[in-house]
Amino acid sequence: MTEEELKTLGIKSENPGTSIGSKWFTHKETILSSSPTNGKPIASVERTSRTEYEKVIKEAEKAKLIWRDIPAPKRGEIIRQLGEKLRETKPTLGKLVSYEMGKSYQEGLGEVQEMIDICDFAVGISRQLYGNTIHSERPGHRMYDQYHPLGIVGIITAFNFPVAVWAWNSALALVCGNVVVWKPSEKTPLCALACQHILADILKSNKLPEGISSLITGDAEVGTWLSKDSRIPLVSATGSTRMGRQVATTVAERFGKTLLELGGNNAIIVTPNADLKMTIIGAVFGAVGTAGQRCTSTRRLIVHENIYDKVRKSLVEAYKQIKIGDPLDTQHHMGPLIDVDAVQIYLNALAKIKEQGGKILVEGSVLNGKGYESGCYVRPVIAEVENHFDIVQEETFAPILYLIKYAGDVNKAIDLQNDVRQGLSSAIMTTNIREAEVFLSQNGSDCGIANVNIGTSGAEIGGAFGGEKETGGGRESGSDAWKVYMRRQTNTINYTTSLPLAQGITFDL
Ligand code: UN1
Repeated sequence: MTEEELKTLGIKSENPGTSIGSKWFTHKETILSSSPTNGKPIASVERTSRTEYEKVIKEAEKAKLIWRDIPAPKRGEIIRQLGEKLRETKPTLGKLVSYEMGKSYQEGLGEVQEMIDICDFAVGISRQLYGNTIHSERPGHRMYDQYHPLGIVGIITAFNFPVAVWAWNSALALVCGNVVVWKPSEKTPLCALACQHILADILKSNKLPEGISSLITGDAEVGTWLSKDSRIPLVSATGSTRMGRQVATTVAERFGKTLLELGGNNAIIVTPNADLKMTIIGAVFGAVGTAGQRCTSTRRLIVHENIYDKVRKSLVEAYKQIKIGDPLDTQHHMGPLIDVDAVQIYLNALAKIKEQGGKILVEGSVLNGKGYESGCYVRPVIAEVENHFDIVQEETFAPILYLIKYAGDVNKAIDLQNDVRQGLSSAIMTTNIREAEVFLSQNGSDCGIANVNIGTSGAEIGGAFGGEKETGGGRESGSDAWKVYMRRQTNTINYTTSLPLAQGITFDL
């Protein structure tokens, strides 16, 4: 990625890291963002200081009073403009996502497309913030419920989807009448800068208060400021279960709300009735896409014993075709892991698989030599394991696919699939309607996402996104997920001259 291209996204070699709209603050402490594709530094970003943080929240508090009075469809118009701008910026922003985070260029473009899609969706939602009307039990009374903005929404995002998850949250939070303060992962601050520049320009050209969208940068400590801050009624956090637990308990202590989208341990069940060609493509993309660093990545393949050998053979063959290298070169299927720490986590997991009795079918290793200088490129792994192994119960953010055999009917596979602490995404490959319906029933998958004949990753924005158990219970993106960004109010109006009490209670003076 060239300096010229970065400049079009508002990124210089040294950048301030705190902004209230298009006002940027500068001070000394910086984060250096390097590309995992080649190990080269891209640019630095300054960390947010506590004083800057206070300024950000003060401005956000002022801006929220103005923004919430703007009619929702007019707020939608701003998000429409954001979607338009993202359409124009898609090639370069997609490239930056790929360059700073390491996912393939195709997936970088796909991520920007998710932003555009959620903008379109949010524009529609801005005219559909519906409540119910309710028939009162009392004569001459009318009841309804309505939704009001919460105020400031804090957004904490992870490195793996450095732009889309911000857009899911911001587009909805903003049309709902909230202002947003974003703390992106310190591993991908430049993607955040680029997004903030785009939105800030739109706010400015529409003469709206800068405090509607702010950016703060730094590590977990900066995230804690948001969690502890009772001026922030909702903190939406995406990342590890460990991070989510901290955010959840800190925010709960002050009775704030959280929207948590945490780890997954996603499985595909492959029954004897599966279409095997689709299964292999779905499983391989699910396991190696984004180098196994999606929260929806396929981690476990639960395969019926009758077709197990066939599936295993086809998978091993398919893994031989995977080309690993610079993600901006579209010939490659898989790019690097985010950094060398992630490589270490991958290596530790491989050691644990062996220790705990797993059998490696496709060996892993760290690649070196020309094109792999960053030290972040690894080979994707397939291991035969048992579901109860400690390492299988954990989410390892790396391209490691576990093969697990099951015998008996589909319920046996569902038990295995559900027997983990996480509950994000799940899938079944079957052409048998009975198996599919059992999987989707109350006795089936316990995940927030359950798919038939598609893989675990790559959800569309139109559905609510999130999961159960240690995944945190939150729902972002489509369907009625917008409701979490609003406070709900029940209204009862009496248009008579008497005051009847509910439940038939009489009270006379
Ligand atoms: C994430 O990994 O945090 O379903 C989000 C998917 C993408 C979003 C993943 N649409 O894989």
